[in-house]
Amino acid sequence: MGQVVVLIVGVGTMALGVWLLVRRQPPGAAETSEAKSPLVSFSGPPGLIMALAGLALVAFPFTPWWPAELDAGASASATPTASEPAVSVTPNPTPTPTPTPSPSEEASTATADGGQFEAENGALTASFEVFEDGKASGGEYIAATEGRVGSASFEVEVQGGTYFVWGRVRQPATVTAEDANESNNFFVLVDGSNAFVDGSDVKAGNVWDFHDGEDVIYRQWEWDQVSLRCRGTVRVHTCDPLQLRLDPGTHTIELQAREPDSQIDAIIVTPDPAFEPRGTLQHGGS
Ligand SMILES: [Ca+2]
Ligand SMILES: [Ca+2]
Ligand SMILES: [Ca+2]
Repeated sequence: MGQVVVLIVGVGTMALGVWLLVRRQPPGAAETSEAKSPLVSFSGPPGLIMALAGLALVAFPFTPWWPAELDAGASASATPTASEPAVSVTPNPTPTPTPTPSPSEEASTATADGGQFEAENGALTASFEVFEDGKASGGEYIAATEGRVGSASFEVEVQGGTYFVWGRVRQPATVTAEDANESNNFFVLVDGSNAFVDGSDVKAGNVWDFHDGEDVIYRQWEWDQVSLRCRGTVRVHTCDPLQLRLDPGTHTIELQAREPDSQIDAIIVTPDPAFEPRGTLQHGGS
């Protein structure tokens, strides 16, 4: 658009210059009234200059001094649909992010170091038995039918360091508010010993109560980070959470029956203190 205006101005200037040259007065007419006209005074060299300037403008139109937006706006208004493609791209929705799993779905993958286990796949001795349950990881869980009779062992291979243990646990439906503290604990042994916590081989110190000293009934399957009484009481868990210090290699984590019908579905051993399992095991455990 700018160049069109410059061309018009150039043509006009050139035409005016030529017109002045044509009207140039002969030498003898200097005293006439017409010779005093302002137009006539611009004839001669000024007229030639204007004609040449106009010719230059036509031949070499310069870049317009006004902002480029004016040209862009003019062209956009002239062709309104030209900007449509760009506008239509902008509101395109970004790809829908993958929905985060709800608590009822698969658990997060356990950390590479440590391990995850279906309780029913452990090495079991009576009175531990396997039971079916649709809400359990892998469809099964274990419980000891007699108090203080039986064990469930799991072998975990670790790179070495400090590890945390989680259990997916539940209390029987028969538990009521009056006996809320029934069927909710196990003894924990590591590599066949009771002495893994403080060096004292006192089995009573290695009781894992699901409830962490709170008055709560585990009606549904819930992941509980293992804590131990460690010479505390049923209300006071001195080792909370249990921090297992393990050398590199394979270790045995053993649950021994304490209160009958305490139910456990799955176990995770992880070096990550911030890891919190959710739902069932992602790959069915081992
Ligand atoms: Ca109890
Ligand atoms: Ca706990
Ligand atoms: Ca299970």
